[in-house]
Amino acid sequence: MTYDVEQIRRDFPILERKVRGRPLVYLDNAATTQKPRQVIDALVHYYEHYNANIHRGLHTLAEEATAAYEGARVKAGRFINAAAPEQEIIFTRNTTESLNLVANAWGRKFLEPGDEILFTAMEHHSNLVPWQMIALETGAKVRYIEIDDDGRLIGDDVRAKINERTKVVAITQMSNVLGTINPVREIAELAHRAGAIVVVDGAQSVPHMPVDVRELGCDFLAFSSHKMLGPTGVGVLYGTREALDAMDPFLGGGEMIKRVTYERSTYADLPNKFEAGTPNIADVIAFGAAIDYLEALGMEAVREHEIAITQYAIDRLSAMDGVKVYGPREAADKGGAVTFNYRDIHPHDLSQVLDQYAVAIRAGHHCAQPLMRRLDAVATARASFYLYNRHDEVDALIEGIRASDRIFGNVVRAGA
Ligand code: 7TS
Repeated sequence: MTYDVEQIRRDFPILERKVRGRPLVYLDNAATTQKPRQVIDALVHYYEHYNANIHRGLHTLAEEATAAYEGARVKAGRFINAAAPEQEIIFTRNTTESLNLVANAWGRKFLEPGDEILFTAMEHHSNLVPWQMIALETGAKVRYIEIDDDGRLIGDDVRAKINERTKVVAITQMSNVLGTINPVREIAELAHRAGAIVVVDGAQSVPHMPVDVRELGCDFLAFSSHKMLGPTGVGVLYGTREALDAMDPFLGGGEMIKRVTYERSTYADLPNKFEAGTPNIADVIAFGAAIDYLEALGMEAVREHEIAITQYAIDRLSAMDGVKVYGPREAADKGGAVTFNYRDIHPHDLSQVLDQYAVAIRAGHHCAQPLMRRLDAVATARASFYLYNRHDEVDALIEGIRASDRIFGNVVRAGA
């Protein structure tokens, strides 16, 4: 099957939208992606036809809703090649909540004073702040792996910092700022040899490339539905049965118990032990439709499309006078996020000019303040691509940047 971007675009109603009279050019996919008709329809269909609470009811609607909800769990598990999708997939609200769940439920039980939690210099705040919080509580210490000037982890620093005190290695598989793809499998091997668990932030990798948890050898993997065509409000925490069984529940309440007396309770088996209360049934079911959509396209094909468009963007941006591109230059080594700065125009100003041209990018620190400091940048602009983006949208980005030069460039340089 050939990859037909025009046909794909027809599935996304929002891509017909105009902003300020021009066709929308949506290049903020690392923040959240747009939704195809199939996902929107699955959501509406649920509310129109079988809205009911799950697990508890024995009526037809409850059975249908339960089957669809549990079906989405199996889809999510198969998507990342989990060994036991029925038990190893926990639904949360987002990647952030998934990572907080591990930090709290695993960290509080197993971390002791002097233990080390190791993350990387390129983590999103959500794989950094929860570990700092749990370190304060348990007396464990946080450390991080340094990156080189191209935005890649320094191998010697990986080997130097994983030691017998390391209990957790928390690492992003793909940086939301630099696009760097990290060698998770190799790091997981080192970590396991040292007796640490491996927690992978897959918020950017799972939507954009084939990810196989058994090949990676990780203990946990977190990702978000909304970054992979699905609704907001659904996150996944994958954990091996062994790792999840070892943890105590994080939230107590309905659905997560076996037996309750006034004095004490016993907990439900996986995955219910970690899904207290009524979950986000409708959005989880629609997330299942998003996974179907991605699988029909094939993640290899999605990745190939993104490599092509990302390389085109890097090449065009790098050819512009005054553009500084951060991170690896070879698209084959990175995801579809291209971070840059243009002359001394503040990324917020640049983003506003681009919006005049209906080009949506992100500007700021991208929830990675320590990384910004490492890059010696106050903020950056970021264009991030997905499966529906076209090369001519990169051209629109370049044209918008040129326009910003006309608007700000002279003023800024005159004042400098
Ligand atoms: N980890 C990474 C690598 C991310 O890129 C993000 C969101 C998260 C975790 C958190 O995901 P959430 O679904 O819990 O919010 N990244 C971005 C971004 O780059 N711009 O907006 C959100």
